[in-house]
Amino acid sequence: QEYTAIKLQVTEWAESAQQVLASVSELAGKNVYLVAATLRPETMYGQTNCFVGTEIKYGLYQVNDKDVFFITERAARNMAYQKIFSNFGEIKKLAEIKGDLVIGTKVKAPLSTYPEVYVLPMENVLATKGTGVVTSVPSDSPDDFATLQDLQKKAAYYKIQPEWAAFEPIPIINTPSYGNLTAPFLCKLKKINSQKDRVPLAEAKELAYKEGFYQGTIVIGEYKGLSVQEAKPKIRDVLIQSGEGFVYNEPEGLVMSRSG
Ligand code: ZZB
Repeated sequence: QEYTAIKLQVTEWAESAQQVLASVSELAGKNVYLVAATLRPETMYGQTNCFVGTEIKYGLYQVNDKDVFFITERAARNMAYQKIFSNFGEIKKLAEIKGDLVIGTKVKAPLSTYPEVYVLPMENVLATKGTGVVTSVPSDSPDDFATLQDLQKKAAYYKIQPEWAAFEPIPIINTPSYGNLTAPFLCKLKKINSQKDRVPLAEAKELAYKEGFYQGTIVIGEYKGLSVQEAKPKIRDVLIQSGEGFVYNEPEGLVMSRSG
């Protein structure tokens, strides 16, 4: 599986993360990025937040003299063999931290209409897929929309500040069948009430992928008016050229789908 990895730069750690990371001297002066793996770089304008798994163990890995990535160890090992780190085949872990401690961290998401967004919890993040970090696009991903709604409805239960989830989906892609907010449309159609509704969510995701890819037109940004098929590689290249993204390959046979 070939993903586009998206670098979300940390601008302010949550207090709980600061407590753990303050003592790690090697982090001083470095740029730290939560790195998310996506199949849909053309939707990055619509990022409203970033998701981690609260029980997942993440590491902070040195990339080079300046940069550090927040990802799972499994992803770091894969990246080490893809010339992403300065020493081929080697990983250097500067710190380890569980997902729940970074909830509420502020990050800058490339191309997003929102200048800064927050790190929030998602129940269905797989530690065994991508980087274990998911960037959230509730306009076009039913899982993201359902989860963001859960967080907005039950902030206290999810132990977040309501304002961290107070971001509206942004129209990115228009489709003939579902309009310009595909995920909210499909969640309503399939009566999806929460991120726990796994079966209808898997169906909605399938429909969203197909309709977006084959029928979608971009309605925002530099490639507004182009079909998704035309715009996708162009937007991916923009992210790669700017250094905000890079190609990340997942070895065959180890890829697990969230939808099963
Ligand atoms: C942004 C995005 C925007 C995504 C969208 C999807 C959609 P898939 O679909 O199962 O083959 N993802 C990445 N890593 C993880 C993980 N560790 N755990 C759970 N979910 C993960 O997997 C690819 C998508 O699953 C990725 O693309 C990411 O969400 C998520 F508008 O990134 B995507 C209709 C889907 N739309």
